[in-house]
Amino acid sequence: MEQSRALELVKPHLTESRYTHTIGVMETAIILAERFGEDKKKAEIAAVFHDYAKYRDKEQMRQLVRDDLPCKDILEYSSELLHAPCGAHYVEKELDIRDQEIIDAIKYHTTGRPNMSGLEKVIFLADYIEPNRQFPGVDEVRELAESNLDEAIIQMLENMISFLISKRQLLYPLTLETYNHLITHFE
Ligand code: DGI
Ligand code: FE
Ligand code: FE
Ligand code: FE
Repeated sequence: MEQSRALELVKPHLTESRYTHTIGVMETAIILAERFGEDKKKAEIAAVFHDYAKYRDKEQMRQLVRDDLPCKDILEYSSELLHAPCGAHYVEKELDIRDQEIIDAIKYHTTGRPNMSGLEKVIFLADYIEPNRQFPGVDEVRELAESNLDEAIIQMLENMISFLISKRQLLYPLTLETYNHLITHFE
């Protein structure tokens, strides 16, 4: 799919600022894919559609998870987690995007998972470091992303998990498993 066509398809689903974020993720993902030897075209498409379901009705997404998706445990955690697996499902059904690597990159862009593919890592990281983001500690992650994908993601997860703890938010086990896996497996 052409980049212009992909952007045209996602735009009506997003707010203005979320569309700006999406462009940032797309540009960052292409740079990271180039840097770390991943498929730039897949990175572009996964990035464009990663937040496709960000503004879908939460109750409809809960129902989709209950009835059709394997990740039932997500229902007990923050409703902010729903848009990743539900977005992957909608992109497949509504836009006929069948590439499993792209679908998985969308599905796991919020939590990561153990044993992520290179493309999944690129999207997970690009979502966090794209130029419009201003999280505390993001510059350190941007610096690490210049040279080491896993180190950057470990630092990003440390920031995310500390932030969630500071807000006394439930930690979704898969987010922790992603962290545990990376600190024991990275080169
Ligand atoms: O959709 P974005 O805002 O671009 O970013 P995202 O999809 O990475 O994250 C959405 C939200 O998910 C963000 O506020 C942090 C939250 N999140 C990620 N992992 C966990 C989590 N929230 C909880 N409660 N627990 C988690 O493990
Ligand atoms: Fe998201
Ligand atoms: Fe993210
Ligand atoms: Fe995002």
